[in-house]
Amino acid sequence: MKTVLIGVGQAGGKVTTALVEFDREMGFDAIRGSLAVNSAQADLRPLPLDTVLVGQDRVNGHGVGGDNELGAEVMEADAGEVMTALDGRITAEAEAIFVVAGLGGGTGSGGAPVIARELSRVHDVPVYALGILPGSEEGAMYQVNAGRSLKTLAREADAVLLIDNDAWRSSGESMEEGFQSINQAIAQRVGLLMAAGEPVDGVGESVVDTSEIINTLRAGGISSLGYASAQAGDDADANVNVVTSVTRNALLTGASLPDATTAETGLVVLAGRPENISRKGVERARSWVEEETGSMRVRGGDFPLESERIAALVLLGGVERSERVESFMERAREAKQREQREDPAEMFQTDELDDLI
Ligand SMILES: Nc1nc2c(ncn2[C@@H]2O[C@H](COP(=O)(O)OP(=O)(O)O)[C@@H](O)[C@H]2O)c(=O)[nH]1
Ligand SMILES: [Mg+2]
Repeated sequence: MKTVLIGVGQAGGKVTTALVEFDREMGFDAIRGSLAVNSAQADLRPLPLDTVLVGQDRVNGHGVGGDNELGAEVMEADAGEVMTALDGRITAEAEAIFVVAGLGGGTGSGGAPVIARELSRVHDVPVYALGILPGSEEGAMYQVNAGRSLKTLAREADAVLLIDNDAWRSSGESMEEGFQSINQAIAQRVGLLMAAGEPVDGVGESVVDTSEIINTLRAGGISSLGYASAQAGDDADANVNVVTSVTRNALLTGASLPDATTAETGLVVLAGRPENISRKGVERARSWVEEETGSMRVRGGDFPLESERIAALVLLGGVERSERVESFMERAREAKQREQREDPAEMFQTDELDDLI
């Protein structure tokens, strides 16, 4: 899937960088353009990407703190400049656009929905968001910001691929170390998904293509991505169980949104040497995912890749009815109520989180 990435805010810029670097190292060439946008100059400076600084007249390059309303306002005011910078980057070859942002902060949280809306207005290709949920140990403000941002993003983008910062972290890491390794995991997993739709040599009919990714994401709302891998056996027959067990692990333990197992659509991609991938295994894995998610629309296919291992990617569309999203929204709603109790002036405002999604 030929993709253009727009990273908004600090997490957006860092994750976009990690994706671009992974795509280049692997030689996939699925990512055809990128741009980082921020209101904080210091967060743009270290990025090896082209950048646009927004909101200079309001915040003078110092960022919006955690104020996502201000983040939305400065993005709104400078949207024209961002769109101009994107001209020529989003060429006719682009098949999808991803707006990438951490949803708990200010610039990405408020700005990503604005950019998604502007892009949808001008481009015919789908505009997706890659949204990052704050970890559960992040403060109440982050949860509230993310709740509001997610609601708006789900409306403005064609689908939101959601990654919980608690999902792909290794235990015992500090937050900063944690971000580094999570960004690597995101780059590898989302990067493989993007590359999976790209044409490969000696294409067989079971190879996944871009339209299958787009059709899966057509469910709209919220999507999740699961990943797992294992050592492959010597031939396809030996790998029936490898294929089914990596698929099971991808969904049950390797998901970007843990416990999101009720879905409208699904796509199971098995990556590895074509001669290692068992057709029988793929068919079993696919029907297992249908059973597990309650979806009758689960597609399956291969991604030929030179590797000793077999990896499964499980993309689910329409997971917003999952317990995970509901519990996140509950957490955001509680945090919002706590905040209101602490600030009497806010008590009489309507609770914007009530009708989420
Ligand atoms: N995965 C990941 N999440 C991050 C990273 N940096 C920040 N975050 C998350 O993104 C949220 C927003 O932070 P940040 O991107 O700094 O805010 P912004 O610059 O105002 O958009 C935080 O609440 C974290 O959950 C990062 O490098 N990787
Ligand atoms: Mg930050």
